[in-house]
Amino acid sequence: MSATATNTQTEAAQLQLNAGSIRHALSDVVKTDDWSDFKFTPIRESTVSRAMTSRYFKDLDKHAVSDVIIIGAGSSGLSAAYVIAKNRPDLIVTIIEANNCPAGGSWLAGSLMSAMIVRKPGHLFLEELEIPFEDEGDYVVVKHAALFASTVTSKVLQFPNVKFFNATAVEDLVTRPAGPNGELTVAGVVTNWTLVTQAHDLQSCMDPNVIELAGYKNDGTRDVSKKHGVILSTTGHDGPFGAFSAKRIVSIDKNSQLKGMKGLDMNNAEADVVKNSGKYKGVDSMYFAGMEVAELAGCNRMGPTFGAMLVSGIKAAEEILKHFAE
Ligand code: AHZ
Repeated sequence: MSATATNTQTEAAQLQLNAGSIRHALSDVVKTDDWSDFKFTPIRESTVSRAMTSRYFKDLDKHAVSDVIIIGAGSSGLSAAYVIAKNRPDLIVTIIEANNCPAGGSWLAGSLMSAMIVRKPGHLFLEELEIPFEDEGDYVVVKHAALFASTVTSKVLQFPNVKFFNATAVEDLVTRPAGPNGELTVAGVVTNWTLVTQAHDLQSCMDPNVIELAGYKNDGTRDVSKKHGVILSTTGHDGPFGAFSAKRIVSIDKNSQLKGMKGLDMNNAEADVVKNSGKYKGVDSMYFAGMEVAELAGCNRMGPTFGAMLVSGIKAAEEILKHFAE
């Protein structure tokens, strides 16, 4: 008999030996090993529907006017959401993500090879989130990017002031007059379920929804007694959905120049993206972070290193928090 077979037999015997002491979440309910009479508490199908729809529409109602709207739940958007929601539980924070799942490119580290590289000092954010990593000196490695993606998502979603509308695309920005010479500011976002957004060419009359920024009166002018809300756009570099606000801002800010993301240069790209993240100079209430900044400011791309995504999100969050503190 081979050594492997002997080991397997020994493990099986060990399992049998310990079977009586196996504990799990249902141990107190299923008193014996007999699952044949197992039942769930009864429920009506309509109850399930109401449990979901009532909450969804209540959330839609509550978040129809938001303090912070984050477009795109990639690594930069989620990092910003975490810092904002943690520091200001009183703000209504709305995250809108076109995809079903959050985390954008960080779900699979961009490289499609699982491990996520974060250059120092970006790892300090991983420490704050209690995400384990291997320390390689100048950089750290999270064993799977999904560990980052799932942890940051779960922490963000636990803040009561955050609502995550996934499978929802931002189709446009709401604008308002903001100066005597035709200047505009952003005052909200136009949204639709992503499947609807993708089907606009096939159907007519599929009206979008709107989420407005806080701090406006019925006539669209600013209510100066209140702090006005802000939009943080983190939709990534250009692609089927990416660089959404960067491309749209050209019609809002007369001086805007969409410089376009440059080729890969890890050393320059990461610091550059961080430096150019935060408040957008041309339009009040508009902030950018992550790779969308590279499209706006003409930074290089960095490929699969994520320090700049985390740090640019933190920097934009810091500027947004300052706005609400002033
Ligand atoms: O689905 C998009 C993704 O999850 C979402 N998004 C884009 N347009 C949207 C819209 N409405 C709602 N109109 C939208 N959601 O935005 C998210 C962007 O995530 P990302 O991971 O692509 O962007 P990021 O900037 O947070 O991270 C970029 C990661 C990259 S790309 C890169 C390179 O190419 O060199 N290197 C890194 C680290």
